[in-house]
Amino acid sequence: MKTALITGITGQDGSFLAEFLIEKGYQVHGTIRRSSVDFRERIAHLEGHPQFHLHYADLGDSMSIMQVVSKVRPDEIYNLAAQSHVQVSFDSPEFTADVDATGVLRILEAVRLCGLADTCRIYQASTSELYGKVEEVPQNERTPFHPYSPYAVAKLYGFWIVKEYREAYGMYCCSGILFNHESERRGETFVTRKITLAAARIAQGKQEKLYLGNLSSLRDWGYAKDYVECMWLILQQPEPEDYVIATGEQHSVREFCLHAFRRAGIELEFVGEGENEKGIDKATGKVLIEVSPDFYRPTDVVNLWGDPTKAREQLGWDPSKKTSFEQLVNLMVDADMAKVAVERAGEQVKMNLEEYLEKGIVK
Ligand code: NAP
Ligand code: G4F
Repeated sequence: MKTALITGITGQDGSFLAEFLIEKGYQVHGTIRRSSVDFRERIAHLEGHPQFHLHYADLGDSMSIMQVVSKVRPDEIYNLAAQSHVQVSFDSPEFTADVDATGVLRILEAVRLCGLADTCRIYQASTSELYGKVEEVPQNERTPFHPYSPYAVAKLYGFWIVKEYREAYGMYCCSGILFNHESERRGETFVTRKITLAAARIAQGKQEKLYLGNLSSLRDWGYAKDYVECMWLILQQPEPEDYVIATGEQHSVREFCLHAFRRAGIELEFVGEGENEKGIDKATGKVLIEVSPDFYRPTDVVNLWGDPTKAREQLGWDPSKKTSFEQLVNLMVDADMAKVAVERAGEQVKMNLEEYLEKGIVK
């Protein structure tokens, strides 16, 4: 039975990867951070499982990383922990650099100092944001990097330090250059989830309008549950190498909105341009989507499109047999429609209870 350590296990990818590895028979250890509120929603269903173990550690704290690595002595580490929001990295650039750049170094050094350099394989969660102000479309493993945010610059350090440790110390460590991957567990401030949640709320009368930034931005969106399999496959290869993981298809934010609202029962049309562009409900003429410059970034990555040929040929991972763009949008909207319906039912129960208490029907 192999032992894996996942940093960032409470995140979208960490939760799917933990499920995947448990299914494969691994002992799964994950790092969590102390917080005054509980952010373990995505992994709550795994707590208490005999193959699932949690430890406190922070990527900004070398000693905590040393402690967990020396205690767990993993066969595989999946370093998924990061300040992962690109827009937030403009507001917190130093924190982002500490976690997303130096944090990777801390993991590599902990493995070396614990004497695990020859036995422990390391996966680094790298990103298509490295291509940034893109120099080629579509992007593959040979495309030059041009990071275009503090997040991407930090992740570029992570990519190069992993390569350096591979070459300098012969360690099995590699980066998955993953393009955007989404799911019903995606954080609510990333654009896809923001749209699916808003579509569900608007369709059920719980929200009036959705404000977005750049509607023309293009992304290669896949399903997170499909992508965690690649993280594992990357660590099972005879030689450590870096891989692009993507669907090979590109869509705009605007297109994502059209599909999501249609799934929620609203047919949209977009009129106007730039900051004046609006998404209008064709049936009622109501404006449901507006552009707000608050969501513009000082530098925005607008043309991501991955070429997954190497992953297809070497890992045997075929995106055409995985979740399609339409299926992804549908499953996200369906999950949010259900979530909003449950919230509404809860509100109704609360209102009824308050009314009954007031009238003295219940005490
Ligand atoms: P996510 O949902 O934001 O999860 C990030 C995880 O990192 C959370 O568990 C978070 O813990 C943890 N974390 C943040 N700061 C930390 C710190 N200082 N010490 C320890 N843990 C910390 O991100 P995701 O979408 O699952 O992405 C996983 C990884 O893949 C990230 O490294 C991201 O940059 C990278 N990536 C993601 C995509 C994508 O499209 N999703 C694409 C390419 C690369 P808390 O819950 O305590 O905040
Ligand atoms: O959903 P996003 O915030 O994701 P972004 O910036 O592509 O980053 C995600 O994917 C990366 C992989 O390429 C990961 F490395 C990273 O950790 C993260 O998971 O924004 C996507 C696009 C951007 O161009 C943004 O400007 O959508 C545009 N957008 C338009 N309106 C918006 C909004 N993004 C957000 N978050 N919110 C908006 O209202």
